[in-house]
Amino acid sequence: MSGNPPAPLSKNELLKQNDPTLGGALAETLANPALACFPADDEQFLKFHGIYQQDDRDKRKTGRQYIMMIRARIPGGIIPPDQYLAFDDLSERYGNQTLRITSRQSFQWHGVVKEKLGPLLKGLNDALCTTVAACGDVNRNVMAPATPAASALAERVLADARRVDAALLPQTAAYHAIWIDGEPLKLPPEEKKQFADPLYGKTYLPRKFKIAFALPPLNDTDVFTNCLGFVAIPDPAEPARVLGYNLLCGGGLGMSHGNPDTYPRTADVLGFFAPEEIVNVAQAVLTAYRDSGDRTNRKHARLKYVLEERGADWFRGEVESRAGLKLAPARPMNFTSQGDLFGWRQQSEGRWFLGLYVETGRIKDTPQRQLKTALRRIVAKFRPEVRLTPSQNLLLAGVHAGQKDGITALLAEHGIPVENQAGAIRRASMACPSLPTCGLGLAESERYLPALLEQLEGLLAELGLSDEEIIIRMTGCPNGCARPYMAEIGFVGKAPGKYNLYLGGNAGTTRLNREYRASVKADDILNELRPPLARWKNERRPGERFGDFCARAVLPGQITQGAAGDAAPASLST
Ligand code: SRM
Ligand code: SF4
Repeated sequence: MSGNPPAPLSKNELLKQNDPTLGGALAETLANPALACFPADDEQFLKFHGIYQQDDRDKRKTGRQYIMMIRARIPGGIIPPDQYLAFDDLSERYGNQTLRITSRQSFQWHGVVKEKLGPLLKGLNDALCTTVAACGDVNRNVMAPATPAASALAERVLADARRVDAALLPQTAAYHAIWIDGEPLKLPPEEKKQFADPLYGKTYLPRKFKIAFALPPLNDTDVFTNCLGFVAIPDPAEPARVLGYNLLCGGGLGMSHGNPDTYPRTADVLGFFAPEEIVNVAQAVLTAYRDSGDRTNRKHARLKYVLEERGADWFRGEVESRAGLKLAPARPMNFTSQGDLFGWRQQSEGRWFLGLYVETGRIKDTPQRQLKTALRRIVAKFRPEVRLTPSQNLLLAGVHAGQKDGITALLAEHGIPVENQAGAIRRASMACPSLPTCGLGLAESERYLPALLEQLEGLLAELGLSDEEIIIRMTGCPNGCARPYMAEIGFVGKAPGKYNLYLGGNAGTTRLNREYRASVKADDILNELRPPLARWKNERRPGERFGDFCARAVLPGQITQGAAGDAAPASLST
């Protein structure tokens, strides 16, 4: 025998191994008023239940104040009216009176203190919503195109997304016992240890796993950034029918500053299969990852590294043998845009939907705009379906023509216009929460982006570029939660008040951008952006977007992350 001994399993792997029911001592800590927070091991179990233990970073000087963030599981971002009203009510009673739309079409409740955690989770369950597996080493919220079904095709894609979401849910009974029955899972320790989830096994996945569906030419879910992407291909003979799906594997964005072994990566296109196989293929990809991902180094544990290191051909073979099918060559697909539709739009069967811009995804009341109150009143009175978009906006869907004026008037009463809701760059912007809730934030994001956009709007006006859409995304650290590496301009927090600047994403978000400047002070951002913007104004080709101009003329040929970084567009626009 030769060679080094195998690397030890990561701490999280041992935790899962010791309690595959994922219950830990959560019920006991929850029931103990003397404990202000959950101990470190249980923080990891909490994630599988959709909960993060945080502390208010604004208040650290006066000691740690523990608060929780709770993330719902809302496949496709679809919320019936009664559920929306319950969510709103729970945020008022148990949270910080805001609802945060996430970049994966879900809601987060922030600022929930420990005593209110149980009632909030119970309230969500009563509203027929779960938070199970919204976080943790499992499949997360499945994304699907948000724009309300104008066709049977879109409905079919959504139905498939929901089927996949349901099929990949973990089966542990601990969630129900702790949060619904309010007691620990009643199993002797040895039996707990023996539990094995039918799909995930005893130790679940090496790391998080993410799935998105897309319906070209719209790429609102940024499908190439997901571990697993399904791109619907319509049947040319019967356009309301899904002919099949192109299978994409190995996308992911998280990286760490100064660690070149971590990088954003766009997914590989592996092939095409029939829609009846959707759950079978999803399970094959998930189990292939379960068995091949790195369980020793969590920074290297995502599926993207398996694809990068073992290659797309190897992974395709794994998926085919597990699914018992042969993938056909991928069908042509072409993505041309990523964003949301705003204002009133015709839907189907005489119904309408209203696209509403939500600044950095935060539904709240301010003295100028009472979006939270307006939505509560509208949903209670007119009962539209609420749809969350992957760009942190929302749609009110299924509205009758006769209700439109009433909704428009109610919004106006609360300071919210329906036309010209926000300027071109705001409408295409996103920011992650970062401070004060995110423990990993290195710089401000949600609280800073609106002010920066105002300055940028000034610069664009000065350059005569006011009406141009530029996709701008900001995160407070390199983990990439608002998908900044796909933006035409990406800001990634480096340190307090300092950002790395990325340029060169495209409209269909199929191409990674590239680092342009590192550690730029907030005050210097406009100075750094002025030259490429001015060049774009003077040198652009007809209709050329800023991101495409940067990729062609500002950072040509320079690939800074992920060997597969630029591969997607070429294989796409066939
Ligand atoms: Fe994220 C961790 C917020 C989408 C990559 N993310 C976190 C945590 C939970 C911080 C933590 O671990 O302590 C953040 C909570 C902040 C807070 O106070 O709310 C957080 N991530 C978010 C949300 C809310 C950002 C948003 O602006 O909406 C998004 C929730 C989505 C959801 O509903 O499930 C969110 N996170 C993403 C995305 C985008 C996506 O999935 O489309 C990414 C990049 C794609 C990817 O996964 O590669 C992303 N989040 C990460 C990472 C880096 C993972 C990696 O592979 O390195 C972390 C850190 C970690 O997991 O250790 C992270
Ligand atoms: Fe927190 Fe970083 Fe994600 Fe922003 S990108 S929410 S700072 S982990």
